[in-house]
Amino acid sequence: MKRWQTVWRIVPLLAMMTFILSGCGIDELTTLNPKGPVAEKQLWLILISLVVMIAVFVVVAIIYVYVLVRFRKRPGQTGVPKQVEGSHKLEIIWTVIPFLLLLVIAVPTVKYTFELDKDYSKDPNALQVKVTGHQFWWEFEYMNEKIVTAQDLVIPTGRTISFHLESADVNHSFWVPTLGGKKDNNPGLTNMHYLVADKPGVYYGKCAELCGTSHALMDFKVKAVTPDEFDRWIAGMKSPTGTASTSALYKEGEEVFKKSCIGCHAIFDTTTKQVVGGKAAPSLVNYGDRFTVAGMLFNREAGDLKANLKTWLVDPQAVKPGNLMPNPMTVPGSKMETTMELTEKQVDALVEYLSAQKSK
Ligand code: HEC
Ligand SMILES: [Cu+2]
Repeated sequence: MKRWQTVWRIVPLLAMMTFILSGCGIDELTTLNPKGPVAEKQLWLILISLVVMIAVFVVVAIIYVYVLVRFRKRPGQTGVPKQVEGSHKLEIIWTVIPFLLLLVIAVPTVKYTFELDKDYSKDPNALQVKVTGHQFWWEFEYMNEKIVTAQDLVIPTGRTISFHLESADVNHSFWVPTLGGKKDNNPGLTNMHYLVADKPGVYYGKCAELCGTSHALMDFKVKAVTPDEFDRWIAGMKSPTGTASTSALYKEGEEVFKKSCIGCHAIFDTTTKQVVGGKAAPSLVNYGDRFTVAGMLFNREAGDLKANLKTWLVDPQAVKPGNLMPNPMTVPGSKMETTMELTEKQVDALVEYLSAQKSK
């Protein structure tokens, strides 16, 4: 086979690799597009290691090719070539250069390793958030504000967020690639972690530790807002008003919720003016303000929230297989049984009731 034919054989392989690797470039889940100081420092470490490694590779490859060509066996050459042993000069060079290169990598790495592991749990300016991983959802407790929410983490820009990472069941891992590296949520432990977001925006988060059937769907979103907007959000969560609608559908939804759902989910009771309900499932206080359902269905436009809620309530297992919520209705062929046997009208009533839970 001619040489050029061999080269052409590799081209499709290279093209395929380009496509596969460019799949890693999704803007929302990349470490190469940092949105805060923690992620910036980590990207800098990645780049400095990469530059040093590429430089070493290039230099070694050039010397290797040069030696192959320069000292190849020439036509007519017989006998063993002249043997060379030991060279102080060369040995010193190839010991000192790698040592210096390792220093270039080691100094910032060690410095940032300590810096990025700082514990802000006692810092009065930091926002303290306890993050509990559950199969397959995230619980966020604002420790000083005494607020609990799930899936959507709202944070102020420019402020250090001090995370207390815990787990209610198995190992999970809390990861917001554009804000910084991941850290594990282990049962029985509290791992400290911190992140900062520079600009307002929605940043995608993922569970990064295989934790069960729907691990890959254990998403959450971080919404960074200006400090003013954050204060308004906190105030709204502290005294939820719930648009206590008087429509018959809303009333029916409230009744069904109090009968079938409140054992697991917390909600704001407009009569007693208190947050009531269980803690086994995501708190649904001010659910109408949420920008996702279950951390993965986006409520982007008017009407999305109701549509997403209905999708979830008709068949939660279709959205997140293996999740621990019982089916509200009978779903033919579902592995999860229904304990509620709700009718479609009752589900519509629940959608009406939950989507009206807003702080303003
Ligand atoms: C046995 C406990 C249990 C009961 C009863 C229950 N749920 Fe759930 N629910 C869960 C769990 C667990 C999740 C989290 C699923 C996940 O994301 O993995 C959930 C998730 C949800 C979500 C999505 C939450 C979010 O953060 O976006 C909604 C909405 C919801 N449930 C509504 C209801 C309604 C309405 C009822 C009553 C008809 C109900 N649930 C009954 C356990 C329960
Ligand atoms: Cu997980």
